[in-house]
Amino acid sequence: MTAEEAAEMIPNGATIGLSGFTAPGTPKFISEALAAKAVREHEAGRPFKINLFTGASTSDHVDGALSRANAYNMRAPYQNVPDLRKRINAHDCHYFDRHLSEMAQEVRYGTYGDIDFAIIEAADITPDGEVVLGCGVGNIPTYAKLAKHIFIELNDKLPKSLLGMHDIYLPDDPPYRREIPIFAANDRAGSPILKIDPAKVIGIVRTSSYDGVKPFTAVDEVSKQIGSNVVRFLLSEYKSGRLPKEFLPLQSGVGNVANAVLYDLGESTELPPFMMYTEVIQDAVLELLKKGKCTFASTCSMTFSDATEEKLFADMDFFHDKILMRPAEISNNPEVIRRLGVIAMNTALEADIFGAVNSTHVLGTKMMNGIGGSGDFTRNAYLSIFSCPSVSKGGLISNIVPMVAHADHSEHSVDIIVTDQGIADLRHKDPVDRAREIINNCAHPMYRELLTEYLEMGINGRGGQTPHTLQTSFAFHDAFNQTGDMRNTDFGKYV
Ligand code: 0RQ
Repeated sequence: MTAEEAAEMIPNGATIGLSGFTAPGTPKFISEALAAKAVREHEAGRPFKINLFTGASTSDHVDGALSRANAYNMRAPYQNVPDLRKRINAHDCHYFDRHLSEMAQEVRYGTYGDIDFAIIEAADITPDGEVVLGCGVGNIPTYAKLAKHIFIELNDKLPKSLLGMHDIYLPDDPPYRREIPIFAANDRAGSPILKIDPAKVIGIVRTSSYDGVKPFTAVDEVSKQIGSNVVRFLLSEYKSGRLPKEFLPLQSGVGNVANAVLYDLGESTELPPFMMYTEVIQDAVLELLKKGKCTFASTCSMTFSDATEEKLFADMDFFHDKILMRPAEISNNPEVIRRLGVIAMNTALEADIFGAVNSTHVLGTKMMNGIGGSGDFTRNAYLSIFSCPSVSKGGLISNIVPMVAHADHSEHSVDIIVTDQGIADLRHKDPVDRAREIINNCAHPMYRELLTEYLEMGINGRGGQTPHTLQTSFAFHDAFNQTGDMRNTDFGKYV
């Protein structure tokens, strides 16, 4: 059928689960037809909104089109599209920002209600319901199992040779859950295909499209500096023997800094080849695999630009046994992350002087993207690293603040903070020592005096073990809101 015919079968109020994780693996056409239907319904004066559950972020075909059409009632668990961000912050869409490893099991536990439709992007399908997925898995094993009806977008740009690159494992729910049998990043736990009930398939739409991920821009100076600081830190840990000689699997977040770190790791001759146990692999990883610097990547999605996707498809014989895509609840599974000793590297919007991290809320109130998998990895990692530039907006914002205006990761989980200025090692340091380490090593010089003033105020005011001065904790944010520049902070205003 056509995407438009499929969209016609989806009613107002439906709950839909999509395959995929970031743009890859995410269906692209029924969502656009659904957005057009929402516009028509709204013009006719009829309500039309859906609930949409995914693995992580999607693409403009999904979150862009449906947000512009104001077609979301509820959306979970992660997004990164400007049009949707606007809807969320304007209260036009109920957004439920959730740890990515938990979404599927919570849907199975029944807290999200019924799944009416699952939409799956497939590279191949057999008549008895064996589906070869595309370049991302997400939560589709759960959505497809629970859905009343299934649509498939069969994408002929995806080679059938993707068969074998997925590892579909669905854990039993408590009290019957057993250990997940992954003891090394390259262990297979489940099946190469997604088995669905063919009786539930009510439509197949034939498509032909790459995933449309944009290539990375040239790495800027600040990202380069952060990347080289992260690599310097990992190298010193390795040389000191605090990391095993075989090294440990890496998780890396998305974005330019993450890509820069991986390129730098690839250049280092002193680190041994390593594996990745992560949720997303970006362009840099394909090069590292080719060079042999990365020997295996376990992921939920191959978030490659179109050019890199083409390189992969042209060289499947080489890459086929070096990448395994798993459901989000396995790629991000706390049990496996803790067992393997994953080194987690994620990006912060801001960190405070005591080590708490805000990954999600700009100036404490506006949703940026969501927590994604950062919490899954941070809380369970062997070593948990957060990086960010020391300042944003040309210095108007310090990304090191007295107290984060929204807390996603507490100081109990954050081991290392890295900025372009340097590295703060927070391990086995008390709050005051952590604060001095962060201010001196990570804050931009133009903010060090203000941050030290805040710390001393707390210590002298006998603020207790973590010496915040609560009247002034958000003075940086307040100064930005009032004057557009955090450097105008005046603690005297509040005490
Ligand atoms: O604004 O776009 O207007 O210039 O925020 O900042 O430095 O480009 O950061 O793109 O690497 O994203 C935390 C959002 C960082 C991301 C976050 C402004 C800054 C800029 C973007 P402009 P950068 P990045 C793996 C793991 C949570 C999920 C996660 C994220 C814009 O990494 O979503 O980790 N993480 N998932 O100017 C106000 C501050 C600011 C600020 C930056 N302190 N205050 N604005 N900005 N710091 C992925 C998955 O889970 C799938």
